[in-house]
Amino acid sequence: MSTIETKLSIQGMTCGHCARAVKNALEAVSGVASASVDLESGIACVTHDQSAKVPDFVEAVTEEGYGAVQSA
Ligand SMILES: [Cu+2]
Repeated sequence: MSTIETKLSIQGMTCGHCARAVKNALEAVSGVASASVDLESGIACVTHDQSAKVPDFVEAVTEEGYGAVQSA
């Protein structure tokens, strides 16, 4: 199964705990292998397979109280 890398721009993070919460939320999405979140840039990088889609990531991040949009 091929691996896809998707970048998201995250809104609302203010500290390391926020970044951790977003990382954990993304990694809990079915089909996600790993996620890294950079607090300063607000960019999350998600490594996943075809079964995981951007709306799944947005929903997971939104449920934690942050915003997410796909980033180029
Ligand atoms: Cu925080």
